[in-house]
Amino acid sequence: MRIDIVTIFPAFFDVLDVSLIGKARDRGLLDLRVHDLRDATHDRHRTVDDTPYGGGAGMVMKPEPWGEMLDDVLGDDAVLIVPSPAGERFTQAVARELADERQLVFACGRYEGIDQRVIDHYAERGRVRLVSLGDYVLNGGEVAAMAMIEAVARLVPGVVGNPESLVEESHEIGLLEYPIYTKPAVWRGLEVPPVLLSGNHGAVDAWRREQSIERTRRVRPDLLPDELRAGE
Ligand code: 6GU
Repeated sequence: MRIDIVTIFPAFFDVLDVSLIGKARDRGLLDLRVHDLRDATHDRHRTVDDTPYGGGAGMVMKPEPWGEMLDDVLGDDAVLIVPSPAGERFTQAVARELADERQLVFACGRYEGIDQRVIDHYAERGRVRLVSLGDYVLNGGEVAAMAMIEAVARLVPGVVGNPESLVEESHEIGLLEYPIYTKPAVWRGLEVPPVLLSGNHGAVDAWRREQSIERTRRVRPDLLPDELRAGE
């Protein structure tokens, strides 16, 4: 999979050299490229923003540098992703859809956002998705893009060593994950739930499922499947 990121802060993405994503890049599973939007400016100050038409607070990202950069970077079958608090909610289902694509291009806006015509222009020529991480405000799209890239990249075949570790996770089974434990069996007086030491795999599975349901009911009742809602 190819991932391109356009940003005025390329340094944000230096951390993609490390961890699982870094390894996937080294192994050729991910072709990840970061582009400095200011390289597509032509004035002495490398200007990327201007005041909003109609007035109001803050600055808006000018369309011309985006046009020049995206014309260069967007391949024929690319999906242009614009991180924005005004976008559709990013979920595991969206991550799965994006993991099947050949090229993702993340357009990271700063200030109040990008001139709407950039989005409209590329929506006429290809696929564009405005995507939000959740209902809170970040200073720009970079941190959101990073979260999305990590969620998508780990679904690309080969990136996560043991594919089985993908299937039981929170949001893949529709319930939150159950609590997990490792050695020692007692730590600071706190015991590991005895069923996990029993060697009875059926009992362990039943306990974990019950814990998942209980945890989901408590902290994310909105996720609870209908068949588990009885008794609410
Ligand atoms: Cl994708 N961008 C910004 N700037 N803020 C956000 C967001 C995205 N998702 C949640 N808050």
